Amino acid sequence: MTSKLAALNEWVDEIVARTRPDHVHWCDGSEAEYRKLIELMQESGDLLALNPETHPDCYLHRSDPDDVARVEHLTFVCTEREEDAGPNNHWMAPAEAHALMNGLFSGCMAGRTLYVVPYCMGPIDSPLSRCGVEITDSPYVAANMRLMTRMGQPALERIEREGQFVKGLHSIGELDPERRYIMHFPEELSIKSFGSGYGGNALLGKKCHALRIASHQARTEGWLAEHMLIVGIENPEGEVRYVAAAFPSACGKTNLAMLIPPEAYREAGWKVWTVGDDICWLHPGEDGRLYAVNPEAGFFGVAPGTGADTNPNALAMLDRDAIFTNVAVTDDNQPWWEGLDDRVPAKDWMGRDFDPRNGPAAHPNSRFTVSISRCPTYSDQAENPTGVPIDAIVFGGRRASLIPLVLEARDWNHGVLLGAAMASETTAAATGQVGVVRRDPMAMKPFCGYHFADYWKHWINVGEKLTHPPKIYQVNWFRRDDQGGFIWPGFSENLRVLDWILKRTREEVDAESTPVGNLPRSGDINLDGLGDMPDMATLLEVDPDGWRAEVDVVEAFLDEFGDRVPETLRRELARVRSELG
Ligand code: OXD
Ligand code: MN
Repeated sequence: MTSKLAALNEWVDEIVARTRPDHVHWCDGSEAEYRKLIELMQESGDLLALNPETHPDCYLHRSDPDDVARVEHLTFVCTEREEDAGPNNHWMAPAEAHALMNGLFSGCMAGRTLYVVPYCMGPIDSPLSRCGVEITDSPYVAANMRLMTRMGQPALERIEREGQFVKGLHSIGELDPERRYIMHFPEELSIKSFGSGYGGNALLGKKCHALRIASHQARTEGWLAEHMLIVGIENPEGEVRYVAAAFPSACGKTNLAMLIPPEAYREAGWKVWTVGDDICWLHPGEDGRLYAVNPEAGFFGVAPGTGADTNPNALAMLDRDAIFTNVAVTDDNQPWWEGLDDRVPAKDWMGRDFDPRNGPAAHPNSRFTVSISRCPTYSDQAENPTGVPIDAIVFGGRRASLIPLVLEARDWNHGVLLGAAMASETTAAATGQVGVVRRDPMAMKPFCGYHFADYWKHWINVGEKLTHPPKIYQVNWFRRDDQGGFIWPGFSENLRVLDWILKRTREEVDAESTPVGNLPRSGDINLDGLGDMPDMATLLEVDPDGWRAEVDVVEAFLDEFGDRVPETLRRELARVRSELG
């Protein structure tokens, strides 16, 4: 098969000549093709069928033990000018990066099949969507792309009509960490990824396209590509209002996107609808509001911690048609991970007999891939080509102290400062030390495809175009007490905070104005039906000394981005400092 688009055929021919696969397969996205890929991987041992009685059509993939997370130190943004990539990215000159990657790709697919994977990020008929083609030698990647994106014939037809697509070239190579690079060429709308099969490095539609390349595209085209979930909250009157929320990896975006309201809310008629759990493309609409689409069509969620009490909706979609990566299994071959239940697993993520002395049974970054259509709370607006209107943007991080449960920005530009100043403790989603506080502006530190200072300026510019901008909030579910325990119960109960946020967007409730932003007045967060009362005074305190120190840290952080930092942000920070006294 070939396509009607000469540019696509020429690129595929060029890659075939370089990588020298035994076979070439153009993916049509059909069910039959998916089955075939699964069969092939069962034959090669790449996939193991899980218990067909309890988990029909569910499979386990055990990755190479050295290939379990994103590799930020091997991820590059290759712009012509180094300063355009910014201090937030590793940079390599495009010519040098191409030469290095072409060397690695040379002959690397001998003995393998090359898959051509056309995909569309976003609803297939939406003007807000963008397309790409991933070439890969991994059937695991092709199968996951079918679950994660609108993949196959309809995407190819759209690409042929539009004539434009992001080019993604991927090979697992030898899975050698010494020969592993994830290279982005935003100015060419292309990606080259070698040596890893892990989702964030290898499913190129996700982080590489929908965030790093798309953030660059969005800047030139006047929209925003963000690391955000999108959730619809339906009140007892039946009105659904949408919130987009950015959290760093493994901070509970998937749980928040599909939470089940606490009992008191459920009884009153509240419902929650899931549009997306990880990535959000935000476009200014003609009415001056911001509209969101989820570019993805599936979840690549963190398994550990997903249980009946934390995310029952996720569990409900994981009992069929899912691919699990690096989870443990029980003696009757069911998938298992820490936080699922109190059964004792039989085999750990590496396939060894489970022995707690070897560490957790499931890898802390073990994942599930499943189509979003299996989500019990999947929103009927998720396929809406115009997107959903956003009433509130939320920035959250994992902070043991200082940051209150919720804080409202005074206006859009103050909100941009809250986003730029975001920080969080690191998690297992990326290789490196876990639990260290690092600045992670808008949860985009690993994903912004250009200079952060230009990105903040772009946020300010987008705000100027909006006559009805969403209000912006900062939240922190992870505040700890003196004993190290979480003060706020989190999970379902987070709806109580979203409820306050939505009331504020309608000016249904007043707030306490403080130098750092507006806080809920005592009693305005609805705690009805909550068993143990959390220490709300601590959750909502503003400690002036702590904040003065935070302002200094934020200023030093902004300074790392030099003269390009927008004056507006510096002014906002100066205002906070002077009001803190
Ligand atoms: C993810 C991540 O996989 O952020 O979503 O690492
Ligand atoms: Mn993510």
